[in-house]
Amino acid sequence: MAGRDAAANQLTQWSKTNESERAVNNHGCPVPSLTKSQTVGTKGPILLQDTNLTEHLAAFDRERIPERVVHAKGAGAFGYFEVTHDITKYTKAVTFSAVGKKTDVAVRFSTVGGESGSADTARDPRGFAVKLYTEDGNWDLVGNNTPIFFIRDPILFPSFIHTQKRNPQTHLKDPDMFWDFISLRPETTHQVCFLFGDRGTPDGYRHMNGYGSHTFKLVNAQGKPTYAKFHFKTDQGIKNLPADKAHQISADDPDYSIHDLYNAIAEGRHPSWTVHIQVMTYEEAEKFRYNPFDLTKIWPQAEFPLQPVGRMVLNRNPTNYFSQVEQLAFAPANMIPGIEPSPDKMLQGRLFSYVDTHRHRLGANYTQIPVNCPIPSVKRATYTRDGPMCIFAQDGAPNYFPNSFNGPHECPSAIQPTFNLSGDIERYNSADEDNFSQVTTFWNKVLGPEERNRLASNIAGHLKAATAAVRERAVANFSQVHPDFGALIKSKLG
Ligand code: HDE
Repeated sequence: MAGRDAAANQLTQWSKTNESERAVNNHGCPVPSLTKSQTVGTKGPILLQDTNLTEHLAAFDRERIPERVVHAKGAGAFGYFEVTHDITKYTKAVTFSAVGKKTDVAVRFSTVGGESGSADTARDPRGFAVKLYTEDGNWDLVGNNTPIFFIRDPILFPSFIHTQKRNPQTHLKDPDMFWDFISLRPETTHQVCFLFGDRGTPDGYRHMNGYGSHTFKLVNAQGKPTYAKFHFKTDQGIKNLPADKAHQISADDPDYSIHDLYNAIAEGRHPSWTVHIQVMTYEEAEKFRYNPFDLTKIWPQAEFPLQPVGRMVLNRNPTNYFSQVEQLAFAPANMIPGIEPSPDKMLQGRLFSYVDTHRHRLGANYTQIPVNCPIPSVKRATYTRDGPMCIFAQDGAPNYFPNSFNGPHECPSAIQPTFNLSGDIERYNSADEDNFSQVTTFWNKVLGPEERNRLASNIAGHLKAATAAVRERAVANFSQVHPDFGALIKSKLG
């Protein structure tokens, strides 16, 4: 077994603890053969009565479901979140009710743009999605390894993603599409500098941070709201792959990150993240110098320091990838009392999109798939009913409300506090809301000379394939971050 890792030994391990059982068909009837179809004579033809064969083929014909339209390639694992610091002054969310409290989690990490067979080490943001199975139902924090995002209005998302995927005619990745959109929407600059910097190729999923990214609203037991952001800092330390190594691994081991996560957990090296929040009061948000709900910007940590909250540990691999990871359905709309959406337009758009895609990808009753179910102590007392693949029976409970027969009742503690808003309804243009100042700070204060050089090289290496006008527009944007930045890219473009 020399040179074989835990992932390679999975079948050997399984066979040590499992006896071979008789094979049955999907109705439980013993199967006569797994290698021989039923034929008339040795040369055939095959009989329609061979339902053993037809069940085999029919099941195979239906094995694939639509892959996720983004974040199709990923790895999942299970574990727990433990509270280490009291934040009940900010939120009544049951997850945070006491120091030491543990909540089970399911986590899925992913790349974004590639198909489900694409290489793990591609230059791309990484998804960092966490489902917390709480006593008040499932709370999903569906974040990335970046605290910011490319755009600030959800209506741009389908176009943005189209430009990162394949050209509709050539079916190829298209540098013109990519850089045309990026350069026409300069609010992408901040995230593009993250993407083409060192953190654009993290070394697997264990060595990267996660961010809830959006601003959320925390509400305490007295109904007082506070705005907050969530940060998951890797306890393994940040580790990135140099661009050439990432490129090489994409050929040698395209499933590098799945391998790394699976083996670490199987070998007892359980990865963990320290969880922090940043908080901003309502009053601070009203007066803040820019829109605190703008997803293309961070909240400076000097002004809004990280406050420790807890720790997340992953200690269990899935036992079936399809049922537990492919069918795992995250939705930013899944919040629990004490955690609410902020006005962030991107978050608002996501509140719709995820549950919508799940109904398409997994079916109307996707919440009944075990990995998506709340913990057993959460009694599923609802007035929603039936539909395809409904396995959750509510026996004789009334299916209408109000009723006089002890049907499920409303829950006053889940009522959200009043939120006063006024404004003119309009389609506001968010294109010019300060696209560069935080990127300038990033260039000036965060990056050293070598990091700047690598960032410019990575951008130029990709941008060089775009058409001249698009290249020039992109360079002009980077020059607005800092003239040196634009000049460096230009020189590397030759
Ligand atoms: Fe997603 N995104 N997204 N996204 N996203 C999906 O949902 C979408 C955005 C993120 O491991 C899809 O179940 C819209 C930001 C992760 O299963 C889809 C917008 C952030 C995952 C979708 C965004 C994310 C997804 C595809 C703009 C980080 C993978 C399959 C308003 C804060 C979750 C699915 C997993 C997946 C839509 C922007 C993170 C189509 C409309 C911002 C980690 O519904």
